[in-house]
Amino acid sequence: KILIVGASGQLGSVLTEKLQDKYGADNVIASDLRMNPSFNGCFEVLDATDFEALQRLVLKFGITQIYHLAAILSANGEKAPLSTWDINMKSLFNVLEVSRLTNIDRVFFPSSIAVYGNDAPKNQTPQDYVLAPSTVYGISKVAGENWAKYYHEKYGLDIRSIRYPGVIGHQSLPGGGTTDYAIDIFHKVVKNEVFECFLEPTTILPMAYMDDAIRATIELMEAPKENISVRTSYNLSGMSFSPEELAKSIQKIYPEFEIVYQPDFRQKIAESWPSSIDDSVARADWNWKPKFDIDAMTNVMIDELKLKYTTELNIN
Ligand code: VAH
Repeated sequence: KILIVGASGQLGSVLTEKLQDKYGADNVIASDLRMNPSFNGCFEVLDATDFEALQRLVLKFGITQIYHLAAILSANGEKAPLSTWDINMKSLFNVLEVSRLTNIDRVFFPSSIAVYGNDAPKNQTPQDYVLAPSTVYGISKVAGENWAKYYHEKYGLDIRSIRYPGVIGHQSLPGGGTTDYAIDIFHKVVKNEVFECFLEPTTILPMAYMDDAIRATIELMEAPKENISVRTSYNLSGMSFSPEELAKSIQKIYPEFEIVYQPDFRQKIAESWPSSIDDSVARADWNWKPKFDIDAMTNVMIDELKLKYTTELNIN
């Protein structure tokens, strides 16, 4: 039985559906802070910072795997540093402790390329490099990676992790991340609106299309234990692009699409991150290989969002 913590989030919502398809809806328990009325399947309200509530849920359903997808992301995190630290760490400690105490078979913990700071090589940032994060979110992920490794080494907990790049999907609205411009842009395109980009045109960031990020997560979790050589977190990336490169990809379909640049506080966060990631260890250990490049992503994002907005228009 699989529990997803943060099942209403950007990654959690898509991962939940994929896990239901793969393992059957009654083997997947979705949970988040608030009820999700439109959810098909088993959904439990859970505040992941509440240890007893998490432990009760795990025992009630006989959970054997936990995907911990609840966290405050980079941009939102900078607006409330101490509560971001509290939420991100308390929820992780609960997942680690409940997993240890109830003999959970496998845990997934998401990290991020936000663990890297200004001193790291910008291109092909290596798997093992000094982690000097500049955001509270990044600091919480570096701490989280070290705690995950600690629980693996001290208690034998089989916890696995991926340093996600910016993840671009059509299923949810931007959730307070610095890479979310690359989601919002597609909503503006299909609504024929000018897009105001909060990053500079030339700021290149590592990204992955949602389907690739979710497939990577499941492939990592299904890999044989002996293949896992990294117990902090695996570097992973699908592609790298800048806002202007994304706009060019979109203009192949919408030549009249217009983008204006209004960099804000998120520019500084983006500049502290790598432009591209060396994910050769993930490729070697568990055969990671991305399938979506920028044009493939653009095509599917536009098709899916056109469908979403036309259906919504017809319904209203
Ligand atoms: C964020 N989407 O922007 C997340 C992610 C690498 C970016 O961590 O905070």
